[in-house]
Amino acid sequence: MILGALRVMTAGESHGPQLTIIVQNLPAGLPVLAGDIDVDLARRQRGYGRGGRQQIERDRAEIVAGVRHGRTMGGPVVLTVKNLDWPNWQGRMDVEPVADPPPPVTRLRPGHADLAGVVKYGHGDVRNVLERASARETAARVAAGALAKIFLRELGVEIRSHVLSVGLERASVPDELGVDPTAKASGWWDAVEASDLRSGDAAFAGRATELIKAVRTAGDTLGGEFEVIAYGCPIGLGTYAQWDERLDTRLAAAVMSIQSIKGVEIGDAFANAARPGSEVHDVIDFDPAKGGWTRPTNRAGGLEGGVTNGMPVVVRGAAKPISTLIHPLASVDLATRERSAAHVERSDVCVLPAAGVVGEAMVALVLADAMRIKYGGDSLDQALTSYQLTSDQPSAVSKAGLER
Ligand code: EPS
Repeated sequence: MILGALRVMTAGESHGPQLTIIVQNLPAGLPVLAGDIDVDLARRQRGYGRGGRQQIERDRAEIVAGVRHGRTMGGPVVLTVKNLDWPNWQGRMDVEPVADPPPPVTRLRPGHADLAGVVKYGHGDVRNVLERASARETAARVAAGALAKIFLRELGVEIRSHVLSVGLERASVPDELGVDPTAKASGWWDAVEASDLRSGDAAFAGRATELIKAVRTAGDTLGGEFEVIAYGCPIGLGTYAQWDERLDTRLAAAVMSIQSIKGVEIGDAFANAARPGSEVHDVIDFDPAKGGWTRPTNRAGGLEGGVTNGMPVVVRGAAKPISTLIHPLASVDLATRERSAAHVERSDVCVLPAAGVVGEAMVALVLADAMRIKYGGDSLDQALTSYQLTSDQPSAVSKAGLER
């Protein structure tokens, strides 16, 4: 986690025994149940386009520190998620030396961390790179993000995600989704949760599913875009006072840090770049019926000057296609330096539905951190009291926790 109040670290290899997650500086008194974390872990595992691994894994969080009788105590919260695939890797991923080590992986995959990793760390076996570079680690982030979401919900913030595009196929999204704070309860989101593609546009989901099927048959992979929307953020999270404390800086870094993500957009940033200012900036209005300060549009994605402006926070991520290809690209063998096809192993075809859920987690961690910085408090009650006293927009959408 980049600098802030909340500290998050993850550890674990893709085919090692488990993932381990440490989250420090959640307030004491936060209600945390492993089952609540498991809901998000399961959401990440669903989704069309995954490979054989998801048939093996049934991700579950075990809370091993920081929580007593269902409430945080103020110390670090430590979670583990077991890799059910681990027994299948005995002999290949043992911690102790083995008598008969497996042959090293040496055929470097373009697009993966393979080449940079072996050169950087001096490894002769690409497995020592790919095990930690693997997107299996996103399960750990989702577990950490679930804790952040529990805290955010107390402050009236709800986070949703959906798939915007797969390859050249693009979803039609209702205009009000990223504009109207009450859209958090829209039926669109129920449709997203019921959809294997995580889209509320059934026609798009059908087209994208067919595309993924065809690309899988061709031994290829697909990228796309997802969108995360955070509803109920008060005005004033983040600051323009320092470059690294701008909330858009931190959101972009957090979403960019997800494996396979190569681009991040806040609001309509890339479309805005081609429009005149008069067609971009969101005019300001004050309407007590809408909770105070409001805008008829939200092209800024809820951030101006690196600070939340009370509108939904809209963050998009662009994922490159998965870099392990069944029909491998040309490459070089690390051991011989001779041309050779890239290494092939079981992998996914398209991870966009899962990537959106991981995006939610990363946005949640940044927003929860920004809340901790702005409102402080050692206990949840202190944080809520501070929020109530200082919130610039104590609107109906941001008072849920206070009315517990
Ligand atoms: C991944 C490769 C695949 C994915 C994995 C990420 O794993 P395996 O090599 O075991 O088939 O399934 O993602 C997960 C295990 C997960 O839980 O998301 C990679 O190379 O990044």
